[in-house]
Amino acid sequence: LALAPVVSPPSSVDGFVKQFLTNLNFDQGVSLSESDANDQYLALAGTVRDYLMARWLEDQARQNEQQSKTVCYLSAEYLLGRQLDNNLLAARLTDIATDALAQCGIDINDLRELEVEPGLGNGGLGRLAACFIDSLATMSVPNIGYGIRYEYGIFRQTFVDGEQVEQPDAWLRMGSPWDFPHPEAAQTISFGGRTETYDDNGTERTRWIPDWSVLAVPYNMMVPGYHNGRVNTLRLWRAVATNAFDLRIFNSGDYEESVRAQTFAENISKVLYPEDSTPQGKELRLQQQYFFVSASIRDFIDTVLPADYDLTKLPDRVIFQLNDTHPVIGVPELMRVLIDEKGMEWDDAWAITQQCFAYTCHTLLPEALEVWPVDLLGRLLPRHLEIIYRINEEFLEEVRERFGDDMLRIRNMSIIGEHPYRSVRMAYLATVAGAKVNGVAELHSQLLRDKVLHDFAEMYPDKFTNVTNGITPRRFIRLANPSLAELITEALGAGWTIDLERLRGLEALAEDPEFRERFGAVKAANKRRLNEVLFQRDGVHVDETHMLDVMVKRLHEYKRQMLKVLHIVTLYDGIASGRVAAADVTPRTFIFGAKAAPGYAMAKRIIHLINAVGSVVNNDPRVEGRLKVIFPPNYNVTLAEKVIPAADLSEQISLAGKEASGTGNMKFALNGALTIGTDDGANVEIRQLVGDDNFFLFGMTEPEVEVLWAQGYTPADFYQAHAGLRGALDLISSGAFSEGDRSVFEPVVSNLLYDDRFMVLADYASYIAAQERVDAAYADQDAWTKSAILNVARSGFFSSDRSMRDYIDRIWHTPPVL
Ligand code: 26Q
Repeated sequence: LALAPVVSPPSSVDGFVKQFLTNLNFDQGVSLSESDANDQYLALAGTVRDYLMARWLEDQARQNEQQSKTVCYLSAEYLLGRQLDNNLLAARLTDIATDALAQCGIDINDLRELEVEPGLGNGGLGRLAACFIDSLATMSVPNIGYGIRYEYGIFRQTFVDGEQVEQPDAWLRMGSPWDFPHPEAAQTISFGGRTETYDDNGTERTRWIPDWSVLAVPYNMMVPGYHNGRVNTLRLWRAVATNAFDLRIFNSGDYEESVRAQTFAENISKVLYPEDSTPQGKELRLQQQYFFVSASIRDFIDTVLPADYDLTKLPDRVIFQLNDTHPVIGVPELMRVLIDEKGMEWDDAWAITQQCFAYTCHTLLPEALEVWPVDLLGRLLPRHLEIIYRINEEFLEEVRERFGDDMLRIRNMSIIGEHPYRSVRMAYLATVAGAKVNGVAELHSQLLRDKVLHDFAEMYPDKFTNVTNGITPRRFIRLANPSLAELITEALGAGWTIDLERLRGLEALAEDPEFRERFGAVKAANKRRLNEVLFQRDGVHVDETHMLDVMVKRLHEYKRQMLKVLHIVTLYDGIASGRVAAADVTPRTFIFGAKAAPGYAMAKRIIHLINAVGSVVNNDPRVEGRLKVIFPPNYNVTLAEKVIPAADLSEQISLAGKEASGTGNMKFALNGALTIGTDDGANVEIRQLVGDDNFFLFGMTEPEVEVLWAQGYTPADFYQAHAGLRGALDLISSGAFSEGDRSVFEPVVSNLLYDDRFMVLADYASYIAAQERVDAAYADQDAWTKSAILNVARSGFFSSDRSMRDYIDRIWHTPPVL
C-alpha cells in the first residue's frame, strides 16, 4: 500500500469537471450553486495541483534514488507572478480547464483575475530567480529553490496627489492554493547567546549556546517544467514561535508576554524589505538571512540526503548558488554544521565548503555591497563571527604568501573592514568561499574583474566567470503574448518555446510583407488589450495610433528616469512655447512603471514629478493629445505581462557601468520593441545581436564616464551649453508642474545642477538626438516593423534556458535527471 502510485485525474474535460467539483465540495466546502468566484478560483487551483501531484512525488523519489546532484538556489527573493496560467500551460491543461469550467457555467477569465501574485521580491534579482527555476524544471535539472515565505511581499503602491503611498501586500488573505505547509519538516533556528570550548575525548571543540530560537516551517510550491512532466520544488520558510520559546515564559506565568514573544519570533518572515540597492544594515534583515539559509542548508543535509550520507562527498550532491550576498551567511553556517555538529576537522570542512558554494553578484554600486557591523553579527551569531574571523586569518595568510607583506593590499582584501566601523564584507566572504564568482552580463563581469573585485580576480583568476542573464520564454512570450506566440508557431513550428535560438528562422520572414503586416497587427492588438486593462484598472486610455514608449523598472537615480522626464518636458516645452507645432510632433504615449524604496526620498520626488508632468502635459489643449504620460501605480509582474507586449520603444537608459545587466531589456526585445539604450549591462549584448540598425544607441561609454568623472564633472556646464536642457530644467524650476510652487521640485533640479552623480545632464544631448532618430525611424512603419521582427529573431540568446546551460557547464556540473 505504501508503494501505491498516486493517480492523476483523467486528462479530459469530464475528468477535470469531476475533480473541480470534488475540490469545490470537499476542500472549499460549498456546492457549485452556492460558491463564489474565490471558492471557484481556489478549487480550480487545487485541481491543477492535483494533476501535477503524481509527477511531483515521483520526481522527488527518483532524485533520491539516482543520487543526483541538486542545484540549491539560495535567494531571499522570488518574484513569481501569477501561478494559474503558468501551471495550466506547463501541464497542457489550458484548453481542458477552459472547457471544463464553461461546462460549469464559469468563465475562466473571471477567475484568473482573482489571483493575487506572490510578490516575494523587489525587482530584477527576484524575477531572475523565478525565471531560473522555471528553466531548470523545463530542462529536467534537479533543483530546490530555497527562500522566505514573506507574509507581506513588495508593498502595493498607490498615488495620492501624485505621491507614492505604500500599502501592505496581504497576498495570503484570500488563501494560498499553491503551497503546502510541512510542519513535520520544520527546522529549529537559533540566535544569540555565546560559545564555549569543551574537551571531546582529548580534542578541544567549540559549541554554541544560543539564547533563543524560532521554528522554520517549510511551504513547498510546485515548479512544473514546460510540457515535460517534470515538477521541481520551491521551498519557502515561514517563521513560527517554538513551543520551548513559549513555555519558558508561560512558566513564569506571564501570558501576555508569551504572546509578545510569539509575535517577535514570527516577525522574521513577516515582510520583504523593500530596498533594492541601499541595504540598511537592520538586525531583522540579518535574522531573515540566517533564518532561511540555516533552515535550507540543514534541510538539505538532514532531510534531503540519506541519513547515513558521507558528508565528505557533499560536493557530489549539491551546489548552493548564492543569489547576491543575501545568503552568504550560509558559508559560516555550513562550516559550523560540519565542524561543531558533524565533528569534522576545519581543513576538511573548508575544502568541502569551498566546493559547495558559488556566488552571483548583481551590482556595481559600492553602496549596494552588503556589510554587517561586527557588533551586530557577533551578538546575533557569535559562533559564525568566530568562524568568519578564522576564514579571514587563513585567507590573509594566503594573500601574504602570494603577494608579500603589502599592508595596503591586505587591508583592501580583508573580509573584515575597519571603516567607518568594523564590519564583515559579505561580497568578499562569498568570493573567498565560492568555487566560482559570476557577474550577470559580459560588461558587468568584466567590471567585476577589473574594478569591484580586482584584487580577488588577480589572486583567483579562474574563479571568475560570466553568465549573462535570461528570461523565461514561457511566461514572457507564450503566456504574455499569445498572439505573437501563435504567429511564431505558425511560422516555425512549436519547438521555439524550449529552443529559443530557433527564432532565427524569423529573420527571413522580416523580408516578407505579409508576415510584416501580421506582425504589425499583433502589436496593434496588444495595444488594444493594454488599453482595456488600463481602462479597467485605472480608468486611463491608451491610443493605439501612438508610439508606445515604455520605461518600467524600479525607480533609482542610476537608471535615470529623470532623463526620460527631461525628454518629455523638452517636447512639451517646444509645443508650449510655440517653437514647435503640435502637428509636427510624433504622437507618443509614455508609460512609466516604478516603485521607489519607501526610505529613498529622491526617488519618491522623481515619482511625484513624473505624475506632475503627466497631469500638465495630458491636460494642456495645445498638445492636442499628441503626447500622453501614463503612470499606472503598482507595476508588478502581472502588469508587465500586459505592458511589454504592447511596447514599441524600450527605454534602457542607465548610466554606463551602473546597470549590472537588466532583464526587462530582454523581455522588450523578445516582444518586438526596439531599444533606445546606453552601452550598459546586457544592452551591450542585445545591440551586438540585433545589430546597430535595429537599436538606438546613445550616451557615454563606461570608459568615457570614468574619464569625465576623473576630470571633475560639473553638470552646470552642460546646463549652460544646451538650450533645450536649460529650457526643460527652467520649466520644472518655474513651478509649471507644481501649480507655481517653486519649492516642490527644487531638490530634484538642484541635485542635477550641482551633483548629478549619474550624469543625466552629460548624456542629455545625446539622448535627445537619439530620440529624434527614433521619431524618424518610426515614420517609416514598414521599416520599423522589420526592425522589430529582427529584434525578436536575434534575441533567442536571452532565454533563461541558455543562462541555465551556462551555469551548468561553467559552475554547477549538474546533468539533467530524466
Ligand atoms: C539587501 C540588504 C538589505 C535589504 C535589501 C537588500 C537588497 C534587496 C534586493 C539589495 C538588492 C536587491 C536587488 C537587486 C537587484 O534586483 N539587482 C538587479 O539584478 C538583476 C538580475 O541580475 C540585474 O539584471 C539588474 O541589473 C540588477 O540591478
